[in-house]
Amino acid sequence: MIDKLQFISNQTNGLSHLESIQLALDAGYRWIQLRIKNQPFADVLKAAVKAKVLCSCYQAKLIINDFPAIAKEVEAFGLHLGLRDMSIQEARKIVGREVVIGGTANTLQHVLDRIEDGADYIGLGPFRFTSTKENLSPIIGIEGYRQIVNSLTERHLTIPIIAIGGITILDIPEIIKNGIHGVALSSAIIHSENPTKLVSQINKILC
Ligand code: TZP
Ligand code: MG
Repeated sequence: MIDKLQFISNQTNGLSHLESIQLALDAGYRWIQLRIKNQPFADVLKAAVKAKVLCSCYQAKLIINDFPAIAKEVEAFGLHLGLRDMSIQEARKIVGREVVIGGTANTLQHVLDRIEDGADYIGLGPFRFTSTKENLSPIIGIEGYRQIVNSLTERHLTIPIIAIGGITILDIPEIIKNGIHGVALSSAIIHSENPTKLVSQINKILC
């Protein structure tokens, strides 16, 4: 089952990745992506082991960004692969059938390729500008999401799409109205004055 609300870990605001995950879990998130960039494999593995323990304590699902071998090693719920990462088919050989694989997309063609490649969900973004991600792809905006969803419907294709990139709670009703399955947020939660209240409000919108 693909949930509707994913947290993307980040090292910011005086928090480490694991502290950001702890914050998100305490706030009510139950679907977490460990997204560590520019760190050696061994360090990501160490963090992933800890993230798995944390997520298990909260009965939350853990997605590992970029590293199929780490997702396999820590028995994560899933793996997320970007446009420049290993193909989903290759990664599937490493992680097996049970592990959920998400794939990044920025265009309709990317979504079609990801579906063809066997993705379980799509992370489609960026919705708007965000400083959380380096080398940001072109901004999609609400109209872009609408067009991509319509094109999929015309082709009778369905896959859960998670919108990502600069999303705030105010954007969510419009995003969902356009046939998007769910949202992934990072900074909106990390910088929130009351993350628990925010997550419960978001969950009400997504229900
Ligand atoms: N991919 C596209 S935007 C983004 C990722 C991982 C970052 C999302 O974080 P934020 O802070 O919610 O914009
Ligand atoms: Mg990647």
